[in-house]
Amino acid sequence: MNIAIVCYPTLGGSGIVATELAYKLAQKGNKVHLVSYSLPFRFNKFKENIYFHNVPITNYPLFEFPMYTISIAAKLAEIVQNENIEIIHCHYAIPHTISGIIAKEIIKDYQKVKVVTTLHGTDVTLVGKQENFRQIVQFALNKTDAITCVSEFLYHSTIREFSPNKPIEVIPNFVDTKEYKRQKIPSLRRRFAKDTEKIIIHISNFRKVKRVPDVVLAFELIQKEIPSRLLLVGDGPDFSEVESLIMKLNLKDKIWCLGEQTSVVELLSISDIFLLTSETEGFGLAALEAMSCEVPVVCYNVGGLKEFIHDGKDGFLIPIGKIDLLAKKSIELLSNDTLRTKFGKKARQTAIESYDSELITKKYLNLYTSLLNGDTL
Ligand code: GMT
Repeated sequence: MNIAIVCYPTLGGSGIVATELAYKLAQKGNKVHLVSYSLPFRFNKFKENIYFHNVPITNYPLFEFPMYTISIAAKLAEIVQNENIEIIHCHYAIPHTISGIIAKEIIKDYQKVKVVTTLHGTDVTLVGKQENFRQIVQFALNKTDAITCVSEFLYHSTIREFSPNKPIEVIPNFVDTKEYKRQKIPSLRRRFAKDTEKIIIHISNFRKVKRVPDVVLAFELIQKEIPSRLLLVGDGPDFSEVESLIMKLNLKDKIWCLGEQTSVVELLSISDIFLLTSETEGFGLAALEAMSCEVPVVCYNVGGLKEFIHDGKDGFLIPIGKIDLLAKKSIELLSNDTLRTKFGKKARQTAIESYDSELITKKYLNLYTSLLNGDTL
């Protein structure tokens, strides 16, 4: 199959899902054309059958704003014709599906192509709900050939908010459990913590929705009971606020701010628990990657997280905003090696059994095939 995948290249789960899907589809012999305005940040290894297409964002002095949506549409129309693309898979309804629909319309007299839209989160839960975006998201969903959502939670939010005119398939996010596997790296662990200390990790793009200050506040309580260090991985708009809080709480010596990292397996491998404090998550891919590395997750009970984190079995789900409880449950795990290991093993089992990339890639391939065969979804 010849497939074009459009995604945001920036730090975030949707770009990761799109890139990892591209790798898996290419490995299975499909020709995959990844389309974005710069290299997606996990697109960092050479693999056969994947081609990257950079979308030039024109900045002509007459126009105050870059014309991102139509630049992508133009690039897609070109690739679909030159590479005989059968499927355009858009990650994010806005603007990518709009671009896909425009491209399809441009070439409709010479070539047929199907547009698949995968909804990830903010396009539905936050951005899509703003009144000025509602109609355009609705239009995108009604015009695309197929819609997938990364969780049941997002499925229900999408139906509630937009009532699309076609069925939605839930295809959850995935992890390559062969790559995301706990490694023994004592030398790396010692770079960040003493042998007597535990390591807590948080990975995100430091947006408001992630509530990273809650991680720092919970850590403040945890480190009073358990000698520990916190690894903060990622960067984003709230980073300065988080840094100020760290200084104010006098925690600078106990927290490592590591910035954006393309490979997190090593860091997850030396970590004891993963703290996630988002107020919503379409899915919560970073948590699944942690689980695959046997790191139990302690997080707020929001969005799609409860679909793969089993409270009291492979992680803990805490009512939103309850920082005391977040700390208490973290301490429970950090103070009991047997319990933490049990949770970690169970977490990996969950990842392998239900969310491995092999399993989920097949679902996308089945969807593409049904669309091309004209089956009713
Ligand atoms: O929509 C966003 O907030 C950004 C987006 C991204 O690009 O990372 O995150 C969403 O997509 C991820 C991949 O499917 C999900 O794992 C995240 O839960 C989801 N984020 C939110 O819903 C806040």
